Amino acid sequence: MAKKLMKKICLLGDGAVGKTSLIRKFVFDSFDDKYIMTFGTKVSKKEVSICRNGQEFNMTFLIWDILGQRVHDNVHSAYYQGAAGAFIVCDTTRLETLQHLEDWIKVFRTVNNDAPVVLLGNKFDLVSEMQFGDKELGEVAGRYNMKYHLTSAKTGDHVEDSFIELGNEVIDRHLNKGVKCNE
Ligand code: G3D
Ligand code: MG
Repeated sequence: MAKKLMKKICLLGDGAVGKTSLIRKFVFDSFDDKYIMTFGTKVSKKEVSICRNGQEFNMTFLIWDILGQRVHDNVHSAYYQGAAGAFIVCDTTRLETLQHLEDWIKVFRTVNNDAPVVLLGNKFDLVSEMQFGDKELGEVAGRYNMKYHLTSAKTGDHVEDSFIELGNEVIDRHLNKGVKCNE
């Protein structure tokens, strides 16, 4: 029987890198798409089934998005608290958004030091405007031992894959924690 899990995840990164668009793309086909508003955030819900270690999980993502974020806004720490995982997103057409990734990683890690993080280089469809790509994003990901993907919220390229991958890591972490509790 499938095991039910409900996990909060959040998306971080500079304004206009495509966080809201990535969520919309992923949640669009969902039958159950609910929005809850709290202190400038919007929470979307999406259920997926993920198979991990031979077990099936019905995973409900509660996806937190920041509303109306300007580029240098600080984000309320409640936004990160209790997150089981995060995407930290940059925009492949703006180099400074790659340079700011480490700041976002540090901020997230101070509140939440063991949740998995996947880095996304978004707007990969805008090939002629690209300022960095796989190599540069891979270097940052390698430094922090994180997975990364180049995505397009416009075409949908790698969007669902990225959510499933973060879901896999969240499940692995959940299972590891369970083992520790039983010791
Ligand atoms: P944010 O939530 O990180 O602030 P948004 O970013 O999702 O609001 O996206 C900012 C702008 O980038 C939007 O354009 C959106 O359509 C565009 N965008 C997001 N992702 C992609 C992508 O993968 N490819 C392309 N080509 N554009 C993208 P507008 O014009 O509506 O402000
Ligand atoms: Mg947004």
